[in-house]
Amino acid sequence: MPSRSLPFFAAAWLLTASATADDAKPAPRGGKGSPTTPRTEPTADRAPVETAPPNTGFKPAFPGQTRAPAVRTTTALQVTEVAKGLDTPWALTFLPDGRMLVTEKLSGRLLIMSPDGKKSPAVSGLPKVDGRDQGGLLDVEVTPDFAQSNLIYWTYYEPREGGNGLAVARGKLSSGAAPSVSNVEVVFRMQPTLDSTKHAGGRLVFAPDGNLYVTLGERSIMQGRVQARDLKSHLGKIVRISPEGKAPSDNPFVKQSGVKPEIWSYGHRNVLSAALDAQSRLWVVEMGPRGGDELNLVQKGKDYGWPVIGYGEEYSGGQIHEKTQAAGMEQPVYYWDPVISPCGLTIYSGKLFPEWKGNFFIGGLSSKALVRLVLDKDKVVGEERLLQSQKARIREVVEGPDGALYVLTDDSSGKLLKITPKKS
Ligand SMILES: [Ca+2]
Repeated sequence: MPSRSLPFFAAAWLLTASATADDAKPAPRGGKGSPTTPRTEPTADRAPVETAPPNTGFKPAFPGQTRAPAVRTTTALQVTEVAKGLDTPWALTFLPDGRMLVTEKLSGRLLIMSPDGKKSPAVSGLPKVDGRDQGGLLDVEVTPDFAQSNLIYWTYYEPREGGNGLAVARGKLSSGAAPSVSNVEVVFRMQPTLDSTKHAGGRLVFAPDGNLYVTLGERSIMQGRVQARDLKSHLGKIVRISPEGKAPSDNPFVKQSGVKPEIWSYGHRNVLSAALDAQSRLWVVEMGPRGGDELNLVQKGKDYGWPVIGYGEEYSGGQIHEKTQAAGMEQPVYYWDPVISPCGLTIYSGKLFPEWKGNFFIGGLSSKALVRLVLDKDKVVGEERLLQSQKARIREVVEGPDGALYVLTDDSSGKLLKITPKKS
């Protein structure tokens, strides 16, 4: 089963402009620029799902890079509420025995949940988090050898002198009546420390070789944004580390002096969605500014362009990019304007829904939808928005061992929803 378990303006003005939370993106503004021209003549049910005008006048680099034709799931869906009353849940992963680990972002609590939604007391032994704003306890993953090691890994905003930074910790889980983690060790610390409560990334994906991908954001403030392309900084990068937090010898920049050896790819804004496909290739969905959320296929050593190229603009309407393409910088496979505000990604196995095999499912915060993408030869050929009747911000989507999709809603009283085929 493929698994997740994968021109600058005046500085003061920019600091204000970039301080708007992605998690609370304003409603799309219409009117500026002309709507993207669909490449194929849309028929009644093949028009793009997005009907709002784009924020920018940018044109796609190739046909189908945005506003793919709508597709519709034919299987009737059953949406079951497994649990409610979760305090801003962020991530979910399965233990081998079928129970789930769920993180609560702001409180920093890690819970163990039974398949019927019964919650454990908070797991004790986790270090303190900086839970302000976009910070807190974020992702959690179970190691590939959990059955032997009982090791879990998690990410969080680590309070530090001078601000905070993303940290990756691991510990041995005891999952009895009073659950705890022991032998806790921070294996990776994003550097430099900055005083920001935003854009630290935080997704973890284990590769089959045991190494770990970690997504790291650019902190939103200008001091961080300009580091997204600086190889001496971890900000705006995806790193690849060993289970002990070391840079593997086949990392792309490991032999260059003065650079961070953990870097796998760079020029990212804020990635909260990452997963491996059936070929173990790493896909991510990036939070863009206003306009410009991106689907990227991440390749070793490549430059994903932020903030030089992109398809969005500042929340204020100010210009970020003079252009959308540049030599040596990767184009997104797909982009959204207006944005969906992506968090969580699962590439579906086909186990319970054969028609969804290989499809991408993305949590949508501001879009209040579970976004489904159909790809063919690494191009997006269809888009659907599911769960819109829930009117909920979708934070996380994971395929369970049973083939059901498990979805967390982003709320101070968040829910765990399970999607299965409706029984006839
Ligand atoms: Ca990009």
